[in-house]
Amino acid sequence: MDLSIIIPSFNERENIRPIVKRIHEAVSPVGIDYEIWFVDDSNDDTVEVLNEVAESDERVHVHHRVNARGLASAVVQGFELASGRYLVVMDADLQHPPELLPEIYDRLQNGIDLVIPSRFVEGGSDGGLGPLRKFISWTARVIGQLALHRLRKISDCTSGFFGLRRDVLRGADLNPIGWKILIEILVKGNYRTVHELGYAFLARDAGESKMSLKEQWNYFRHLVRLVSQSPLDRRFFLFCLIGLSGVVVNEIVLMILLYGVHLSDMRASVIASLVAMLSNYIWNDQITWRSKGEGHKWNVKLPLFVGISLVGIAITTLVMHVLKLAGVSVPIGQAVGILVSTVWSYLMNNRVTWREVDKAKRYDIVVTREETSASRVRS
Ligand SMILES: Nc1nc2c(ncn2[C@@H]2O[C@H](COP(=O)(O)OP(=O)(O)OP(=O)(O)O)[C@@H](O)[C@H]2O)c(=O)[nH]1
Ligand SMILES: [Mg+2]
Repeated sequence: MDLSIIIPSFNERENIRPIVKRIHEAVSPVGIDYEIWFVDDSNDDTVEVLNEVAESDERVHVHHRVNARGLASAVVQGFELASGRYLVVMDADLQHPPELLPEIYDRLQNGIDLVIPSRFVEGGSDGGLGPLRKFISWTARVIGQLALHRLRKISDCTSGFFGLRRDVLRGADLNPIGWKILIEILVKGNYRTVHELGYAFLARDAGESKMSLKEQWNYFRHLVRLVSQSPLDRRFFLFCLIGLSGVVVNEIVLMILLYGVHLSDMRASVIASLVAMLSNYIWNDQITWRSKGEGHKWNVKLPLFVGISLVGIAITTLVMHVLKLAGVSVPIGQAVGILVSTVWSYLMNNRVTWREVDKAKRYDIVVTREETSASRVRS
């Protein structure tokens, strides 16, 4: 089997026949041997429509799940059922034009690992969403891209429309929450090349949207889980947590020195800060960058860490001061300064102290892009 098209469906009775027809019209002339797998969680009579279609068309298969919900888990089930060398996932509601299938197939056959039709490259559009949905969707993408490095180069990383070679899933333990199966694959999949095709995402023709606030929450939970499982993405969050723990260490040591040892305020404050810095260094070395004897020795790393931290303090004060001149209050200016200096010292420690850049580069992926072609405009 060349191509398996996996379609998660939930109460899409009006869309089933049209999508099967349009897939057939798009794919048959090109001579691609294909099958369609509907993984259906409907609680209306969609499954009856699906069964009728499947009876009259041997390329159509239906897997109905009773009492199960979840777009992403339906797709994972589809991957298990499908037998194609190449897999395409698309929605049932015709927002994803089946006319793109031959192009997706072509790129996969030419050796691309992941093909992602994109609303956000030249020629693409997401006219199918209202302004509020567009804003929510943009925010979700930006948060995802900040949290997970593998999403950064992908313009439509939350798309529900994509194609992949089966090999991409080899060894990937897919365990998504909610809807966004593509982010799960982007983070855990086995791939080097990604190709984006611009396309116009259209408004739903029939049936109702199943997007809800609960799905936004699920997306957030999904991101947290992926970050916690990814050593590289976890790092920045660990660095921030350790930074916060340093504040607690600083205060405790300060109190001991002030009220237990009766040192002067100035001495107590400086020693407390140094102890906190040392504690931060040790935790970062053991947890954040988990250094295993490679790279610099401690007698290089510790001074670098201390130096970067001191410059960080200077950056905080500088930002606060500049913002104060611009009329911003000191506490808010200080907060922005802390944010800037945290990002700065994270990046510097990552590059200079623990030298992680080269390792990250080795796993780099290559993304290529294509604007809308004439055939896609017509669709
Ligand atoms: N199997 C399964 N499919 C689902 C589930 N929830 C949604 N779907 C399907 O996933 C696809 C995307 O859902 P939509 O409601 O179209 O979501 P959307 O495209 O973000 O929203 P609209 O733009 O309003 O259509 C559709 O094919 C749905 O039928 C589910 O729990 N299980
Ligand atoms: Mg839809």
